[in-house]
Amino acid sequence: MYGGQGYIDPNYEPEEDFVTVLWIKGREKLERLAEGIAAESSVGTWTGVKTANERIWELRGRIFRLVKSSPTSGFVFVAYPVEHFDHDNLLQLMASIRGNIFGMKALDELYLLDWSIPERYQKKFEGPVHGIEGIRGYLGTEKSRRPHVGTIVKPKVGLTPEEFAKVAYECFSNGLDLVKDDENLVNQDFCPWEERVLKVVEAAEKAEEETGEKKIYVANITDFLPRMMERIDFLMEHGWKMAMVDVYVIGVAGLKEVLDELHRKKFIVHAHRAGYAAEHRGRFGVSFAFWEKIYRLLGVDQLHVGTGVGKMEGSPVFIRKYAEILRREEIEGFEPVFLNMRWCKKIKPVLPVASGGLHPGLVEAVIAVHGTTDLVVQAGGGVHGHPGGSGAGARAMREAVELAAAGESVSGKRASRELREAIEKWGYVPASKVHELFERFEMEKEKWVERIAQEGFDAIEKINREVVVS
Ligand code: CAP
Ligand code: MG
Repeated sequence: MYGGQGYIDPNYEPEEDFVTVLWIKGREKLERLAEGIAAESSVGTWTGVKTANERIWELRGRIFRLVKSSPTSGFVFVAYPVEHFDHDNLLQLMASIRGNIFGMKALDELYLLDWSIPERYQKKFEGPVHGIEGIRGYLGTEKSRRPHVGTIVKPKVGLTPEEFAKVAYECFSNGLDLVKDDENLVNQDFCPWEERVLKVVEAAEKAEEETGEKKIYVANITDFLPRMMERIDFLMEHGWKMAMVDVYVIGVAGLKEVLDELHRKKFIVHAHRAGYAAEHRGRFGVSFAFWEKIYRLLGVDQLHVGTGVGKMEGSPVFIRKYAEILRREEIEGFEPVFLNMRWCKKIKPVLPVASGGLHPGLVEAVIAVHGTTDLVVQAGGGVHGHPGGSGAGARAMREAVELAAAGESVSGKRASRELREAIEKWGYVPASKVHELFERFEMEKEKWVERIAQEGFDAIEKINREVVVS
């Protein structure tokens, strides 16, 4: 009981409900902590109020499943009726399910692992304009289905527009499909945004003519709203309908506005997730799974999801799930970490971007992590750190992607000098290592489910640390 009401109903079967799954640990019985969360995130407060009635009570969050790890900790599944929420207003929804509950003092740990969104609510959104097939159509890879290959010009910041465009041209003309600004490069004095855009677009168009391949340059337009709008107009005026946004730092309200404009103008939208980990790591937080569903609903075309083998956090088994959330129509859960969910047809699949610490020697492994070639493989340091420079690095990356997509080893006899030099410098992880990891995990899955139930969040963190390619 909480505030005079009971919120636990094990017989409740969610239908057209939002469902959230949370890890909770605190200083009271789990049932009471969970009820506090269901109340605070829906209709209730700490005490009964005279203004409540039966009609309002119907809008409550219902705890329909509890997985206890100890008397004061466990996983809690909460269902919220769709009527609880304001049609297509994600901000209102977040103030409920991602709101006050994180500040409740009885809690020592609270982590929102995942949520599922009912189709009725999804239908209020547009989703991506292009998505996977649209971008493949643009680059002409619908038939080959090879991964797209990209780079982030490095150093992250400091190059002048001329220097930046020279590097971009070298990469485009040596086989890369995509060049992007880094997440923290927008319009600094050493590299004014408009000047950079003009020079890089020119470089991309030159490389398109020379190679006969289409090229994508995504300029980072992240800023306050009026300046983002100006940048969209500028890109339009120069016939360049693609852009990058730092989705997490822009925030949901700004993102909705900027995406609406980008959709109206049919831009390809590359989404960088810088900052997501500020709330995704640790014991008070929100999983990236929560955010990527928002980004797919709002309609980005491609989104960073991690690599499982590079420099950023995340076990390959979790990274594959994050990617499937973007790519699939039907998501198969792994409760209590991931929920089942079905996307409505209207919300197109998003192309996952694997980036962060990659180089040619990791290409086979990263494709194996994803289990499909529907992805963008990106390397910054792994291109510009090549002993032969950016052009050689770009050739090595493209070659590695072609070989791996065809199921061949990137370190085999057919490897060129550039590819061999990259592997000598950074090493090589064969796809077989990743396949073995997934086979082992499949075999031990039931054990992991039991461990998660018994040890709680510790076991999830263990998967992230231990189910990795070593
Ligand atoms: C990669 C990158 C990307 C990360 C972000 C960087 O550069 O440009 O921002 O991929 O991580 O700045 O680290 P390197 P994620 O290839 O040189 O590592 O994709 O996981 O969000
Ligand atoms: Mg970056």
